[in-house]
Amino acid sequence: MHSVSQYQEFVTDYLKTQIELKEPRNLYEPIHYILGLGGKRIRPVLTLMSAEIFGTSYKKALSAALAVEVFHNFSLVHDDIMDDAPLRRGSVTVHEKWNTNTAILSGDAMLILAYQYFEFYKPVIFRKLAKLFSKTALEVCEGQQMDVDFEVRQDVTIPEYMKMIEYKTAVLVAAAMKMGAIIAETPKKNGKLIYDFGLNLGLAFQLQDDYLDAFGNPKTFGKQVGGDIIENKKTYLYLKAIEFSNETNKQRLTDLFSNQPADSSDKINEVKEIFVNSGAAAATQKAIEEYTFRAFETLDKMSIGDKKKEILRAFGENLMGRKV
Ligand code: DMA
Ligand code: MG
Ligand code: MG
Ligand code: MG
Repeated sequence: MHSVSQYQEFVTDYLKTQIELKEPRNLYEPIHYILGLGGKRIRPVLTLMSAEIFGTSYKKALSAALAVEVFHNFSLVHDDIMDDAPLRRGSVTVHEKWNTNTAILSGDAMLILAYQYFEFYKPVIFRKLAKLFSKTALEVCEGQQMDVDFEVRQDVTIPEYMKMIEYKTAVLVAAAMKMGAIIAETPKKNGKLIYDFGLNLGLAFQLQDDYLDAFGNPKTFGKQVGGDIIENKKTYLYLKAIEFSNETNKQRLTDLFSNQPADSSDKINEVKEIFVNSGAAAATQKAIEEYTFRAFETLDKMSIGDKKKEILRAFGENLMGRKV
């Protein structure tokens, strides 16, 4: 016989061996995999950049930047399950490589890991970062929920779409930048302005992501081109095409976006043609420019030197000019 404390020890030791066996295979391997695929690291770069813009060393922002990147990758793993995506960053998606359950669990683990990186900050900064992070994470999940809800709705409006992309994408870009301001302990006004900059840039970025999902080059895109069309995503392209179409074309488009054909390539080609001919593709390009411009407008209000404004503007221009 053993004592209660010994039983506890057995349980604990057994648990440890099981976790050691299972962790690399079921939890951390997918995490290393998705983080190792790279990507553009836009969001963490913006955190570091923002910290330096507001007068502190990027080194102080490294932990927060990592939190942002790990969180972003969490949302990608879940996003690819939701969107039934076969490819991410030119490689097979986590749920396809392992399975959906593993992808959900390792994705969730990343959400928790991300939060832990904020512990490196002193309490006054930690509280602000943690509050912003929680708010942002909830909004991203809300945006993602709207995104899937819209797949089966036919009455989605442009303002609803804009709110959806604000939540699922723009708030994280904005928060990534605001974190730099928080870490630099710059006046609140700067944090608000850099948030607005990131929000508008994030909106332009997602509009462009949606555009490239239809019109990107399959050889360099890294994701499945036409995935949004297959999944009946109510993007700006789709909503504008509906707006610009006559009754016959509107009906055709609605029919195309109401079901899942066995062979999707005909659907993709037909829809892309409608996007171009209706003027929706051009309207989307115009909206991308408009939101990029709005982001740059917020720079004018910022009391940072012209050189720093130029750095942010160049980053934005480079990002929005990204070719596929
Ligand atoms: C992305 O939307 C949003 C999040 C929160 C990952 P998306 O499905 O268009 O992204 P992607 O094109 O990268 O799959
Ligand atoms: Mg997706
Ligand atoms: Mg998605
Ligand atoms: Mg996309």
